[in-house]
Formats: sequence, C-alpha cells, structure tokens
Amino acid sequence: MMRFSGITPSGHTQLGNYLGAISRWAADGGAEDLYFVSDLHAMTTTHNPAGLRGRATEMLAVLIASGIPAERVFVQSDLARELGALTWILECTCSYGEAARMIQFKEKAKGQAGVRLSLLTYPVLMAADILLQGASDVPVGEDQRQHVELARALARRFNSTYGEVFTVPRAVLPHAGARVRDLADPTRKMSKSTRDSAGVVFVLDEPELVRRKFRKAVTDGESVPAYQPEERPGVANLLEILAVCTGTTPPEVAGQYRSYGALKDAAADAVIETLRPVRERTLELLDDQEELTRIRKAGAARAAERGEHRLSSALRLIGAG
Ligand code: AQP
Repeated sequence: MMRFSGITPSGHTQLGNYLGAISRWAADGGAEDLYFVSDLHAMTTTHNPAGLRGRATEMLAVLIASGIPAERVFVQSDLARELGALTWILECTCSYGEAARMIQFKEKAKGQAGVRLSLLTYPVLMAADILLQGASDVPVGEDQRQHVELARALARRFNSTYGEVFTVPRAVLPHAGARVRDLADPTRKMSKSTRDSAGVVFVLDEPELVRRKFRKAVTDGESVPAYQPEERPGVANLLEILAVCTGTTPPEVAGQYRSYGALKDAAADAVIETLRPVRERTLELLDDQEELTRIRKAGAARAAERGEHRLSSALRLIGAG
C-alpha cells in the first residue's frame, strides 16, 4: 500500500490542515507513503508568483517540522516536466465531457469571467500526480473524491487500451475526526484562503495572536459548555479542537469547564502547545535555506526517479518517445 496526499499553497497552513491532515500523515508513517506541496494546483485562478513561491517553501518546511520524514516529501513543480508530459498523455486518454462534468469545475467556473483553462484540466494534472507515483490509496475529503474517481477511470482506460502501466488508485476516507471550523463563523470550515482571517488560526501565528483569535471566537447565547454540534456549532468546534489536542473526547472536555471564557483559554493553551514545536522547527528550517534547498532537491530527485519508468512506459506504449 502506498498512501499519497498533498496540500495546496493557496494560503498559509492553518490549524485545520494540521489537525485534519498533516499531523496524521506524520503519524501514519508507511514506508512507501509520499506527501507533496501541490503548488501547480494553486495556479488555476489569479495568483501572485512571489507569494506562491514563498508559501510553497513555507509549506515544505511545515510538513518536515510536523514530523513527516524529509525523504517522503516533495514540491510538485519540481516535477513539472514529468507531470506536464504525463498530463498530456492523460488528456489524450480523457474526454472533454469527463472533465467538464467535475462538480468543482462547474461550481468554481460559475459566473466567473476569464476562467482559466487549467481550472477545467487540473483534475487531469491531479491524476498525473497520483499515477506517476503509483499511489494505491489517496486520502481525500468528499470534495476531491470525484477527481480520484477520474484518476481511477483514466488508469483503467490507459491500461486496457495501451498496456498495463498504472496502479489503479482508490480514494480513502481520511481518519474520522477533526473538521475544524472557522472561529469567527463556525458554520464554515477553517480555510487557508478565507479572505477575513480573524477566525483562522495559522500554524505560524504568534502564541499571543492565537490566544486573541480564540478569545474572540463566536459562540452562542448560553454560558456553560455542552457538546451539541448541530445547535451550538461554535462551542462544539472549541470542544473538538481541545479534545483533538489533548487526546480526549468533546463530551469529556465539556464536563471540565463551567464557562465559555475558561473553555476558550484552555483551547488556546492546547493549540499553542500543540503548534509550538511545529512553529519553532519551521522557523528554524526557514532560517536555514541551504538545508531546505538540499531537502527539496533530494525529494524531487527521489520522486522523479520513482515515477520515471511509468512515464517512459506510457510514452512508449502510446506511440511517442
Ligand atoms: N478545516 C479543516 N479541518 C480539517 N481538515 C482540513 N483540511 C483543510 N481544511 C481543513 C485538510 O487539509 C488537507 C490539505 O488541504 P488542501 O490544501 O488540499 O485544500 P483544502 O481542503 O481546500 O484546504 P483549505 O485550507 O480549505 O484551502 P483553500 O482555502 O485553498 O480551500 C486536506 O487533506 C484537507 O482535507
């Protein structure tokens, strides 16, 4: 089994990314697993090149600082040539209708002027990411499931039309648990690209800023904590965050606090302590650009080498190269 997943530098890494994905990637630790910073996926809408480059480097540092072994990470654009070639092969295996059916494309393109062609084709690039590395298990949220289904369909079609090259991947549900919600608007999930970041805790936020964001967290008209996710989403979010950080359950945590103020302070403390080593190690790595560059180059070389035989077989079988 080979698990494969990525994170897009569409903003700075936030608490939800860490609790819901990165910390679990670090804990899973399969010998063949691979994780990547999907910077090419952050170009499907208007973007700032310098900002994107900076965030990609930062994210690579966060992944390593979180405990994912350096040899299991790479940055997607370092494989731009291999992925560009494989994306083309897969585009020649995919129909226009299949791409245009993607729900995310329909939703994101709706009412937008000047939609980039890449918004339509990026699921094919995602298929190339997955198939190049021979991934068997791709942990994704519900919103990305359809894209993994496309990768499955393309792998099957290529294999049966031209010859067996690709492992047919499957989408796997991420571990049950934290779906961290925005502290200022608990009806929506915490997201790195949310315009108003008042309710978004970033992994590199200073501890005092984290505390302020928790103090301002939106709750409800009650005053004593209880775990009722439907009726009281703000308090439920605080309880879930505190429970994940302290290895307990939300109802258990709820019984320990008599006021919202005490709960907010406890959640802030737990998050600050959870993020402290990650933040410190990330800042150290960012201060040592030479080391980071060395890690990045080695990761890119390994990932490229790992996919090389699949790309050359695919090119040969399709009648090119
Ligand atoms: N709020 C969240 N709670 C739990 N898990 C989360 N993830 C994201 N937000 C939460 C998980 O983080 C991983 C990497 O996310 P991504 O970069 O692939 O894109 P995303 O899910 O769209 O993350 P964001 O932060 O919400 O980014 P933007 O603002 O660009 O849309 C994934 O495994 C995701 O499930």
